[in-house]
Amino acid sequence: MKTPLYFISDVHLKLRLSPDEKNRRKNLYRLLDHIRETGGTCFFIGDLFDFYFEYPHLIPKAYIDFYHKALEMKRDGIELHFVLGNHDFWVQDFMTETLMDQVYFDDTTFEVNGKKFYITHGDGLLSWDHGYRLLKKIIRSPFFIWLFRWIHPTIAYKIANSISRSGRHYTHSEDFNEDVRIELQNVAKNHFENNFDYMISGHYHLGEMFTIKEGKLAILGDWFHRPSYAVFDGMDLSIHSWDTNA
Ligand SMILES: [Mn+2]
Repeated sequence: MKTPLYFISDVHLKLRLSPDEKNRRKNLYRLLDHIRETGGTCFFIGDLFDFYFEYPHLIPKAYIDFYHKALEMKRDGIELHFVLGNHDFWVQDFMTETLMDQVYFDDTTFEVNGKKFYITHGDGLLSWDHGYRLLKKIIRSPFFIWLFRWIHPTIAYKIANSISRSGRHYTHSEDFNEDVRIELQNVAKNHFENNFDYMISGHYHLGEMFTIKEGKLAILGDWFHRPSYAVFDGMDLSIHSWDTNA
């Protein structure tokens, strides 16, 4: 894998192209253009899209500018990797074959320059979140996907849009965030004891990094409140906020 490795998560590209959304995308594409200049590898760690459901012959048109940008990156030699999140799990061959170099339906691990990475979107990690883990199993099951596919796409997207709008709490209480930090640090500690050097997670929208013993845990930020990304320059992992006003 070519370094530097970039890690971005929880962009939540929206189905509706409001002025705010246009600005957000412009800001993201500035980072993607920066990556085109430095070269390397780009990981999207889930929830790149607010909703993505691909049919055998159809893809959502709301993201056409992103598809274009991704193909530009590939043409410039950037490798694109996509760890699917809870908003964009339902991909087919357009995403796995045409757009991305590699798509992961689950957590993934790899080693670069002697450093071992554990990569996860992070949903379903919290020990007390039994209900969510069950829901995750159901909506990812082949039967559910088969069933959902028979709903007319216009209606299916309307349903998804209203669900994602009603569940829109990108910022949590400080108490919840503190519980998440403790929980993820415990998970990371476990990985570090098993010889991993880095754990990178999305989903919790924190934009923070913790050093635990010899390891580093990055919990990436979302692209609404605190656009950020992590980068492995070949030697070490660091997290950066991405200036929205540049
Ligand atoms: Mn998520």
